[in-house]
Amino acid sequence: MVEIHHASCTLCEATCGITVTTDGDRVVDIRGDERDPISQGYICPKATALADLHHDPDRLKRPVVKRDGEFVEVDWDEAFDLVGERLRAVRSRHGKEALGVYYGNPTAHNLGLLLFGLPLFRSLGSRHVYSATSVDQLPHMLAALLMFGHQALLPVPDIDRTDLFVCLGANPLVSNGSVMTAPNMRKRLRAVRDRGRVVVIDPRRTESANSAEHIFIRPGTDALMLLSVVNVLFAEDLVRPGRLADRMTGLGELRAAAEEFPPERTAPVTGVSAERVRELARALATTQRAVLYGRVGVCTQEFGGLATWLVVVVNALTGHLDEPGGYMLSTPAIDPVPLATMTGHAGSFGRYRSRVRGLPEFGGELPVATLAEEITTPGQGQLRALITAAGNPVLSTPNGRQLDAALDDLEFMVSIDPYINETTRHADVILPPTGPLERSHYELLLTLVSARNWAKYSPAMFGRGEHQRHDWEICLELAARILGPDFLLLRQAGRLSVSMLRKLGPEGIVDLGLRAGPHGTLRGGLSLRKLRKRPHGVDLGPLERRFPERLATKGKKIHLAPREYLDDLPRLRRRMEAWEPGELVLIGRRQLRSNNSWMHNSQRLVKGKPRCTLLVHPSDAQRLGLADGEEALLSSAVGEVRVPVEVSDEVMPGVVSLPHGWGHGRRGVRLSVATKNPGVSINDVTDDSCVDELTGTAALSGQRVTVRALAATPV
Ligand SMILES: Nc1nc2c(c(=O)[nH]1)N[C@H]1C(S)=C(S)[C@@H](COP(=O)(O)OP(=O)(O)OC[C@H]3O[C@@H](n4cnc5c(=O)[nH]c(N)nc54)[C@H](O)[C@@H]3O)O[C@H]1N2
Ligand SMILES: Nc1nc2c(c(=O)[nH]1)N[C@H]1C(S)=C(S)[C@@H](COP(=O)(O)OP(=O)(O)OC[C@H]3O[C@@H](n4cnc5c(=O)[nH]c(N)nc54)[C@H](O)[C@@H]3O)O[C@H]1N2
Ligand code: SF4
Ligand SMILES: [Mo]
Repeated sequence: MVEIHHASCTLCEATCGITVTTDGDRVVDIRGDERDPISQGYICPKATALADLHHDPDRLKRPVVKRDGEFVEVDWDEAFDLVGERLRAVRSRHGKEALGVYYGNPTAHNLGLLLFGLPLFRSLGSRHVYSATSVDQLPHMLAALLMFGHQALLPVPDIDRTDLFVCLGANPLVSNGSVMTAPNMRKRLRAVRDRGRVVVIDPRRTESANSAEHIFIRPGTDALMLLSVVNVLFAEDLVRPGRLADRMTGLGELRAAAEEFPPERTAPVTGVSAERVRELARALATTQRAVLYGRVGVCTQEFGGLATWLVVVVNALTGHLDEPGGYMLSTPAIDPVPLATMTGHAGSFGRYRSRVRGLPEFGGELPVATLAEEITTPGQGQLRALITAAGNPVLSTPNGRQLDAALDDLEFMVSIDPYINETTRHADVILPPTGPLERSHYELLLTLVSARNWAKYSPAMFGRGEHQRHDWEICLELAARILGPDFLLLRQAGRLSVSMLRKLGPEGIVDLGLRAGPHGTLRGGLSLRKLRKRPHGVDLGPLERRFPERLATKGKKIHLAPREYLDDLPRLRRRMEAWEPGELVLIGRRQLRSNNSWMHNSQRLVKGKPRCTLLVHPSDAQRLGLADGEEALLSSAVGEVRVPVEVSDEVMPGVVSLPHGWGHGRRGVRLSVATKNPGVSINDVTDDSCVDELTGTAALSGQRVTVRALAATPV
């Protein structure tokens, strides 16, 4: 029977509305939903690949268990029995600490994992909790915690009302926006250009930079450039914090800290001229509706903590924090902030340090750059068994080869994942969840970082097969098997039993959350029943001023100069003084038809010429004897890969760029399309010892590498 469904694409943060036509168990058509309040019909090519995902013969539908090195299908009871028995045994032999978790990016797009997975991982009571946060947005969350008092108070650029959008280390035209849910960035950026200016500051002239003003910056130097902006703001008397001025602490400390970083001093290192920096500072200060936005390129570098903090600082000093057209908070229909507080996720920093390398705890987790050595280093607290959920750290975390090998040292590993990929191939048991079209969805997390307020609930299009399980069901069953039927799930709500939660399910929690939220029935507003009647979603209007009420600090202050950041400045100064010209450094890039490491099994997305290429500036290519299209050897202190060169002046001299998420050529993966065009993994080259020392976030960008021509060497 032909049916039409309205839902959201959950592949990336844009969460575009989709209209899906199904016929029986087949997907017939996927297109943009013109009535979706935030995407208004826009989709990117990945949305149609949801059909490929749904029909992919490589996607697991039943649990598999490894026997004599081969995965064999078993039923759920058998799989759960085995996992429960083995994990309980590890915990009773070595203690709670011996069982750890890595959870990955799709968790953020999965209601079941958010509501049932995160509390489970927390309830295990181990310090060995790792996630993609520490190769991604950790510095944003730290700034939110230290400056506003809660790790989830993440401001978003009010892109639809700004007249000046300064984009640092982000490529929203390709990534479709991050920590900024705002689908159709092409249209939105064009609208900003029509009203005012878009400035992109990036070591590569990206797709986003192509139709904007572009400034090259040397990787890893953003904190220096931003300190110079702060310096100019004070020196030229441009500091105008606006209506929140009396809430702000630390202005004096900031002025003093920036004094030794005038733009003339940082320019030789950053590559951004003093005039540019001055012009930027003046423009940000004098444009009434302006915003400075920084993302992955700013976070995942040697000074990611400082740089991300300074992005907030510059917005605050120029009066753009919590102002229309500036850097604002959303008003989500279900407020994840109290929910996070309830489950013990309000945020914390440096309460303890990792066992082997002493990296700081953040939000109850440890930086994933240290995961491999926590498995391989013997001693009290060694990690001996691992649960992975929705993550592929072998491809997505630095020195992936090292982790690849370390996973084999585990006594037991279980993965909640639909694929046998580079990571899950090491598991003893894989528990495959339903796919995005087989489960209901409410957008819980991304409404927190949306550039416009909205709410949407969509029921599953396909019923869950008798032999399938949802992520949330898998997590609840694991909780019951590992921790017993009664376990502490919500710290502040007390002990909640598995059977109670099973009865409530995601829908029950969504309904409670909607009613208690700022648009809830208490004010005659939303409930699940009402949302069900609005399948395209509900528009809840533009962003509103939320400060000071929303602040979670004592006395509702905004701390502009937390001690943690000031103490890290000498490290930055030393780096500036030790900088030498001529270093060749590596950066990553994202591609429209890729989704981190896991959509390369869709033929329609990977077709065409190979895209896993190393971009090299013509002057470097000439110096190194590299020719376009020929293979080169890219190497670092930890590893090397052979990769075709693409000579291009898109990258600045001294910088080479390789996309991440490739490298499917490993033995034992079951990805029949991806393995035909495997590419290489950038994280076989990135060094796990390169981290931002302040936050522990992997410094994936700006690492030193060498590139050597291979053409002359017989292969
Ligand atoms: N060098 C370099 N490295 C990077 C980056 C970079 O820019 N450069 N980017 C970093 C960033 S920002 C991120 S977020 C990480 C991503 O890193 P990860 O989160 O570790 O990896 P993903 O590629 O997102 O892997 C997703 C996994 O989840 C599975 N999956 C998909 N949907 C579901 C689901 O609904 N349920 C379950 N249980 N599983 C599911 C997929 O099969 C796949 O195995 O990579 C990081 N690594
Ligand atoms: N098509 C597609 N979309 C995606 C993803 C995907 O894999 N594919 N992944 C999703 C995920 S998990 C995330 S987190 C978001 C990320 O969203 P974005 O942050 O917008 O993504 P990137 O394209 O990685 O942008 C980072 C930019 O930083 C630049 N850069 C690198 N080093 C530096 C530096 O030191 N300083 C400065 N100023 N710039 C630097 C890079 O050249 C790059 O242009 O994208 C999401 N959307
Ligand atoms: S931008 Fe593409 S991948 Fe992201 S939600 Fe929209 S359609 Fe899906
Ligand atoms: Mo990410």
